[in-house]
Amino acid sequence: MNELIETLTTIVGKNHVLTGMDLDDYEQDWRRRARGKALCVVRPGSTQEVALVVNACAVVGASIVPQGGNTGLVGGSIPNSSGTQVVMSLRRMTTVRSIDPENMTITVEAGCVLQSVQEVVDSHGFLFPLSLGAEGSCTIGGNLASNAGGTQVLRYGNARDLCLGVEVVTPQGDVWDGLSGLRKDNTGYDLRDLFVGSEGTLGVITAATMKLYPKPAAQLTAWAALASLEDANRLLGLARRHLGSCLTGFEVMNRFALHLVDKHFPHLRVPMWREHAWCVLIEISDNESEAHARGLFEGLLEIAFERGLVADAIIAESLKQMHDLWHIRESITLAQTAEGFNVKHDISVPISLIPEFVRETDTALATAFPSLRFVNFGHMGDGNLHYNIQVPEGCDAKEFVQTNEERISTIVYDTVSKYRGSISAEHGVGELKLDKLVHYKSNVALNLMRAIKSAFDPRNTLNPGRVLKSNR
Ligand code: FAD
Ligand code: 2HG
Ligand code: ZN
Repeated sequence: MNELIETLTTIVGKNHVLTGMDLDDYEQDWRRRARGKALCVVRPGSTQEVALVVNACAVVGASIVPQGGNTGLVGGSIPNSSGTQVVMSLRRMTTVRSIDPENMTITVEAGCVLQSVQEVVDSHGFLFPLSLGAEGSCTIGGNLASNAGGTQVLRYGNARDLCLGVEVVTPQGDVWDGLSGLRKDNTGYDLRDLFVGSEGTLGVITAATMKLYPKPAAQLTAWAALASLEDANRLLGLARRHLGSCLTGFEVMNRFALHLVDKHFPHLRVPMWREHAWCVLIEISDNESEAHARGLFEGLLEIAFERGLVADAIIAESLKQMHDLWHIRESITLAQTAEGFNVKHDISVPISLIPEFVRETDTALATAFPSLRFVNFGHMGDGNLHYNIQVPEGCDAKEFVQTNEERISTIVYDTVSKYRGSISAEHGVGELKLDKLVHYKSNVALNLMRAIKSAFDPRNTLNPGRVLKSNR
């Protein structure tokens, strides 16, 4: 293995092969649930270097864990505990290769941080609509590898929908230049779509061509309080009809989720949470003007009040207030972390069934574990809830999670399955949901996935044991 480290040093330079020192940033997952041990961390600076590194590892049969911002929530971006895996960090690959205003595309390297891509695109007068709480540190490569969703999927789709092409280094060390920028290409199987969402198990994404959108003339945000999820569902339907394609986001948050934000970040001044069971954050983008957007929102809220769907509401008066409201929503994950160990379920069910699903799951869990605290929030417009659990107050959170997580998650996922939903809507499978996938996905689907994995990576060297179980 020392020979491999020497070879990697020759390829990327000694400053970019990290060993022996504190590798916390690369070996510890964001949730601090798992920690691995890497043989080394290698930081290539170009596609050519990625290819040479993959080749060198293939020669000695060493496995590679591709890594971007390491913000993944399912334990798929860190090495296992063997001390034999090479973590390949793409964070040095940050070149914006080109912007094509007429084709409305941008081609960026995989290590570009999402927020920096949004900013570059903005400075060219366009919008790059992928938007999520970790945007200050996650990378485009990681977003594509996990097919990230976020808060504007309702209008613009997830990372897959925004991607027109990828450049990938295969497990054999070949470079596939699929950076076409084409909107139509039916020349057989869609390889791009296989790499997107493959969580580093089929190839290393080194660059991508992404879609751009015209910048809207105005964006406005409203915060509304509601009595029930049924009302949230009706309001969503009303908003879709009233706002049409101007509706870009519809996020729901339960009282306890907002209570945690209020408790841990009191300076954020969470509105309306004390008196109401649910709050929603609605965002519209308007191609005419702010006055037009405001008129649309006022019209929507007037009907909603008349029908008794909304108990209270505000429309942000300034850009600052709009950012503040979004900041509250994006702080729920951090507030949960501050409260202590928790159990996450990133699930989706048909939108129409969300209220029934939540009622049934809440009841089943409360019967089995009387003092659980429910943190329920997420992308209602996509049918995607973060149905998370905070342990009963006063108990040893780590111990409670270790003892009961399996039973809690089984109750949630069995209900998801009954409602024909998904056990991973946007965060992926990683290591966290390996066993669950085998249980909830059909054998036919799993066998097709295994066949794809062994066709692409017959020696099982790319992120082995993630998404699909392996004996490596
Ligand atoms: P990493 O965590 O480094 O990696 C994720 C996976 O992709 C791993 O399996 C890794 O091996 C693989 N990978 C990374 N880079 C490459 C590459 N170049 N080639 C091949 N494989 C690669 N997710 C959502 O979908 N929606 C949200 O709203 C959302 N909000 C979040 C909020 C917070 C506060 C946090 C911490 C996470 C959130 N996430 C969300 C989860 C996470 O999926 C995203 O943050 C992001 O897509 C991961 O990007 P990353 O660069 O950090 O990838
Ligand atoms: C979000 O929507 C993220 O904020 C994180 O997907 C969800 O913390 C979570 O469970
Ligand atoms: Zn989310």
